[in-house]
Amino acid sequence: MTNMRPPQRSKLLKVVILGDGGVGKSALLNRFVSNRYEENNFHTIGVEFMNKDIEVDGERYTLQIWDTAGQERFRALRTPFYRGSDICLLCYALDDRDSLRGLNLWRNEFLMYADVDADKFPFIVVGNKNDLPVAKRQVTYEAVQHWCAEQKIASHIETSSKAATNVTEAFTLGLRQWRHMECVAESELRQQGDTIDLTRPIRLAQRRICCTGGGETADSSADVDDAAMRSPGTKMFGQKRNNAKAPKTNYRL
Ligand SMILES: Nc1nc2c(ncn2[C@@H]2O[C@H](COP(=O)(O)OP(=O)(O)O)[C@@H](O)[C@H]2O)c(=O)[nH]1
Ligand SMILES: [Mg+2]
Repeated sequence: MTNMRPPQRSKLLKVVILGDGGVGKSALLNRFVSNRYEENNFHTIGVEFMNKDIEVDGERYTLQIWDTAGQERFRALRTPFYRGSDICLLCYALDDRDSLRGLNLWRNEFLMYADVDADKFPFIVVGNKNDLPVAKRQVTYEAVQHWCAEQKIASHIETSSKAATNVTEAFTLGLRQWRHMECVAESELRQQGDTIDLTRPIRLAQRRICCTGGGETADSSADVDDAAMRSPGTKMFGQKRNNAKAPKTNYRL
């Protein structure tokens, strides 16, 4: 017998970064994961992901962060990867007002393919390139706050991947927002009473993409089962992830 506590396991969360091409999504990811910045990054093709361990408020997490290509022609490649996401970073660049307008489209595309409840999903709005001189700024902080309020998005932060400003904070904000949403979902669940109808089929594994090359469950009863999962009293928000560690390797399509 030993008094040693088992090592604390980290929770695996899937994070997706969306936004127009050129706003600095890949730079943000590289700064966060490797603390590196390259002026001339290769363009992202389709999607790729990197893992990063992080501790927030005494809890350990492994973030599996999916970087996507913003161009329209990559739409079919990136959208299958939205399903199963826990957090979504919506990125614009401070020197590009069109990239702020684009956030509407990004949010809608995400909601459609991730199939989540808009008001209960942790979106974080990230304004990148805040190292640029004021004269180059096309988007004011207040304008974005206004847009966020309209969309009921609580979290907005300005970052610079180049100057390493607020990058870890943006992901931390995402985590805290995710936890907040989880608490809200849990308390709603408690108010409804924790009744589980055992006569209905319950799928234990959420239908989601396997990052090691698997793919969606080809189970024809999946939709029926998903409907059962959504029945009152069995809200699965934030609980669908198992704690299996994702592979450390980066993945590129
Ligand atoms: N000034 C400045 N430029 C940045 C910053 N982040 C990215 N960039 C530049 O913006 C361009 C596009 O960056 P990239 O990460 O490829 O954008 P993505 O298409 O959204 O992935 C590159 O030339 C980067 O050097 C930043 O924080 N500040
Ligand atoms: Mg990129």
